[in-house]
Amino acid sequence: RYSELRLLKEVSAQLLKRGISTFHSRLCKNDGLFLVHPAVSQALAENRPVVALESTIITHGMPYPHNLSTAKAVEAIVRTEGAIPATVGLLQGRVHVGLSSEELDYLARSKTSLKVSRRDLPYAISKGLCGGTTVSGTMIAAHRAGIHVFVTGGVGGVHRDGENSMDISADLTELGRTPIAVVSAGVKSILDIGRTLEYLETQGVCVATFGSSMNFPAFFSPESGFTSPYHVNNAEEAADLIAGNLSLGLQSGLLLAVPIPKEHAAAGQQIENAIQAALAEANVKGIRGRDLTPFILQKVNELTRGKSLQANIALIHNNARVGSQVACALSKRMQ
Ligand code: PSU
Ligand code: MN
Repeated sequence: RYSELRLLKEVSAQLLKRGISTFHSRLCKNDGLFLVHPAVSQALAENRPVVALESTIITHGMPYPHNLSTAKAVEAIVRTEGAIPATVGLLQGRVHVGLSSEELDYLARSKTSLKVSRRDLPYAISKGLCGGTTVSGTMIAAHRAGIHVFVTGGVGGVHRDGENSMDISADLTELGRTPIAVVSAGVKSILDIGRTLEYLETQGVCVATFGSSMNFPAFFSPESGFTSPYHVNNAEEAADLIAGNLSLGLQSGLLLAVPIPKEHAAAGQQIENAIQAALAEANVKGIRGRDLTPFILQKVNELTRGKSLQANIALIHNNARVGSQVACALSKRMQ
């Protein structure tokens, strides 16, 4: 499948050079519902590195204007590292892979955007809605476009008490069924990290920590105390892992966990205390389902007087650097 894809892309690149873009648009499935930005489809057709980015973090994960400045900074980092950013989002019921700066601005200011996971896509499309795609929603769109690497802050997981509530993020099942590498800072301690790792194993997701540690990172802190199944030392090894997954033709994804840089992890314990308080408040207020993660994020930011937001932004920048280097290393193997 891996070499098939490479052949498809080669043919497509040659056609593109001659000004024929039909094959290339078929490759990118520009079929009306999924719109691939020309800069993204061109890069894909030429086998240049592309990094997908999500947008729930913009619509539901951070307050304005930090959401917009972070989204723009992350795209700039991807470009500096030599890759093309493709932020995924829903506009008027169409899934965009790659947003213009005006479109990013629109999503960042919008107060009516839906949080769009796999299960929300049919509704959002039928009603012509705008929305921020979660990790699961973004994986679907990015994979359809032919992107192999996707950078985010944190993925969803099994919530604490998930064995009773059955609140398990659709991100985990998506990782089990969609072959794309998700680069994140691990799983937040608002979640049950042990059960999240167990669930990922059940779903057949290859999980590796980036760097020399075997510890799976916990978003705000570099170590969760849980052992990561694997680790990769650098971007080259990460690219080997992704290439292996693609060559096997496994339909499952891959989770690359990048620990938060030590200098930004300082507020870790204070943030942990805030998480405990936020969880207790969510419980008292009966906040559940899709509203839970955004509620906790906002509450923790309030309680830490912005420290958690600063750490969040720093780790996303770091993930964007690492993810772009991985995408570059992977694209070299496909030249
Ligand atoms: N974690 C964060 N920030 C976020 C999210 C998670 O630190 O913005 C978002 C991501 O888009 C993720 C989604 O895919 O929340 C998971 O939501 P849920 O737990 O409802 O599945
Ligand atoms: Mn949930």
